[in-house]
Amino acid sequence: MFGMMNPQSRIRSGLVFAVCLLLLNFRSSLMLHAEEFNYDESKVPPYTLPDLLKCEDGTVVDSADVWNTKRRPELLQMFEEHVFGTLPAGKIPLRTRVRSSVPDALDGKALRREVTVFFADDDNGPHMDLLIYTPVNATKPVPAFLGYNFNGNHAVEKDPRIHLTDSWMRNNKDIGIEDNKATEASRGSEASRWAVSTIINRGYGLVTIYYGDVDPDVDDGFKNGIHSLFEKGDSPRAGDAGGSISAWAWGLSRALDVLESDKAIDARKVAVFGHSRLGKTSLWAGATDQRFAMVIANESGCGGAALDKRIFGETVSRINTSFPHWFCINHRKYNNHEAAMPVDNHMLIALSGPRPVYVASAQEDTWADPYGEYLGLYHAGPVFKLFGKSVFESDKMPAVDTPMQVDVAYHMRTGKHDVTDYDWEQYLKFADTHLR
Ligand code: GTR
Repeated sequence: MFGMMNPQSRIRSGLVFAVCLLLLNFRSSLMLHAEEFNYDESKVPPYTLPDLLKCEDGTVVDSADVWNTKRRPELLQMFEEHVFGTLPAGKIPLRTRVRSSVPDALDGKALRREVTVFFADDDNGPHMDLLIYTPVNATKPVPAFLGYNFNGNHAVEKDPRIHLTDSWMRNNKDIGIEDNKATEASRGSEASRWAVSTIINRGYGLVTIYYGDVDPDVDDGFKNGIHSLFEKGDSPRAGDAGGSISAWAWGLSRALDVLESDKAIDARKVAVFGHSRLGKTSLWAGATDQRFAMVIANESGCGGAALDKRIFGETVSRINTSFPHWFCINHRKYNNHEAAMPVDNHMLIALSGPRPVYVASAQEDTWADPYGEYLGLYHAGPVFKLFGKSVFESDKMPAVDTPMQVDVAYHMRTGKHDVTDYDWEQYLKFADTHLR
């Protein structure tokens, strides 16, 4: 058609044609984007969950004993191989040093300590700072919550005496972080997520750690953080070598090692808590370390409590693209192939059973798939039942702001992706039942 036109009309038509093409492309990329994630319950494709109570060799798990001795170890190994990866076994000697001790924190109600845990002989090697609050009026070691914070220990309470972390931080203009370094402006910036006074008033301890102390949340080829302890040289990474979630879970276990000799805390009554990526972490920590007495996963979503085979909100492919360092390399095989995964997250939750597990969602947090989180817990039920525990009998989700607590617990609160006082109120109630 262009052949019969004069040169000027040819150029004009060519331009119109190119613009049309561009617009078409733009539209289809928008459509692709809009269709990439499913938020429509009626469009969730059918999926089949792997059988929690059938071993890979076909043995039926009909007792707590078969679960403990056969199915649990095999599932743990499958999560190591296909999802989180594993870190080389072997004990790392820990050294601790008290950095500060404030006997009258929180208006005199709490003893607040900062304890540095060194993972190497050299003080400049990998280390983490525990921020430990315990009630001053306790007459015996207290049960406690242990969990990572996102913005540094100094972000949990606005007190200039808390050490400003020197670990790498994600840039965040809202709190003045622009060159991956903590700033004075970030003090107290995460306080709304940690109901410290309420926790202390209720007779619990709180231990928190900046997650970036253990492994900076950045894809650097698994060199920084505690990876440097385990991965020497430049040999190619094994497909099942642990990613950041494994590293963070490892750090929680090392914190528990330290708490075992802390006189103020009852280490047999420590609930491991985490929000979002750190909720995935608390589930993996609960699975790998049975010393944790309770597991709380707040809005943990894809790779956490939500079923990955249920295509709703975040997908395996998206999470491995946005955060290539969280899971092991083998996990990428399941990008857009969730159906092929030999495990799903009802199994991850079951690995914490029969210890009490709390899964929580937020109504507006559709990215994390609240119903998928509920279903993860619901389908973990049969393992808890093997131990005589009570679980949810219906796959229907409870109404918003209607927590359900038996030997497992769930709530979906009003609002967005966050941790609020409402969430802590429910966790404390659950802990009162199971950790006292
Ligand atoms: C999101 C990620 C989620 C969740 C969240 C968080 O960007 O897609 O899986 O972990 O981050 O940790 O805040």
